[in-house]
Amino acid sequence: MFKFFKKISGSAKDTAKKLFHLVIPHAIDKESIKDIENILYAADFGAEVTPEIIGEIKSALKYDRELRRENIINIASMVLKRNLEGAEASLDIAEQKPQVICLIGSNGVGKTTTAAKLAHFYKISGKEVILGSCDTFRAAANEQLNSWGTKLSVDIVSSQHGSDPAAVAFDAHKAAIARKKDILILDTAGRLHVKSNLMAELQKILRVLKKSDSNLVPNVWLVIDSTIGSNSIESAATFHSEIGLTGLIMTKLDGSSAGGALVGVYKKFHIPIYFIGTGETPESLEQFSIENYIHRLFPSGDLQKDLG
Ligand SMILES: Nc1nc2c(ncn2[C@@H]2O[C@H](COP(=O)(O)OP(=O)(O)O)[C@@H](O)[C@H]2O)c(=O)[nH]1
Ligand SMILES: [Mg+2]
Repeated sequence: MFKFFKKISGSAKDTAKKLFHLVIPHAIDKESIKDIENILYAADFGAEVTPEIIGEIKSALKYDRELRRENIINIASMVLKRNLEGAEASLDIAEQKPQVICLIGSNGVGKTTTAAKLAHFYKISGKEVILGSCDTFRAAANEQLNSWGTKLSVDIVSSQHGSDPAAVAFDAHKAAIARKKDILILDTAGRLHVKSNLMAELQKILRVLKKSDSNLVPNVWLVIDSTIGSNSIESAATFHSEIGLTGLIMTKLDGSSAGGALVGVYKKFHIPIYFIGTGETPESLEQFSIENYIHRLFPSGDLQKDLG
């Protein structure tokens, strides 16, 4: 019954998503609960959500000796919906002009790419957008954002390598006001090996923005990489306590990772989820919806058949 699980589990975590999609067996009884539990952990549902799903499966098994794969998916979906209640962020953010969206998160999670995707998203929704390149730590980050700005025909306030990120944020905010932009998107650095400096740097960016406009309520969105799994919870805890988060974006949900950690992060902090990233192109950004997210985790159709 669990031959796929056995075959795939050796190749570890990055196959978790496939594993979860493909390997939930067709029929589950009391004996197979442990395997389901392993699958849920491999899909990054973690200690926050896995026991709840398992608890519901056990309750259901009191009435039916055997559950079908669809029943398991329905139970898991129900638990996820329950845990994600209220997670869908509204895009009607305050009436300030310019709106400021500050993207923060660890190195490599997808902040710069997401800044470009958001610029594209808002631009095609008819908004005037400007980017601010506050990752002055890596010279390449500025080049990367500049090249997106050019491709997307979006204004950008660039930085000199090594310059003060808060000064760039200030200039970008002033430019956004002067050019009557609707939305300013700030990309930031993410190096974690000097964590305290990073936190101080991000706090300074927010302080300086307040100096530019004391009424400003910036959107501070944490970018989470779905391939990082349950560690996202710790990372979100640090960013939330140090900086104060107002939104979440999960990237790389197109890849082979599981993406279940998003539920754990939401369950713990109740920070609204704005978008999910589904690829490397500017178009690969979807507004977060609980339905679509669950659909991504458990696509319909019997993929097990495809495996033969
Ligand atoms: N497949 C996939 N790759 C992504 C996604 N978002 C970002 N990436 C890739 O992840 C890598 C790191 O992204 P980057 O934006 O530079 O991360 P940053 O260090 O947080 O700014 C790049 O190769 C991106 O193309 C996504 O949603 N899906
Ligand atoms: Mg970057």
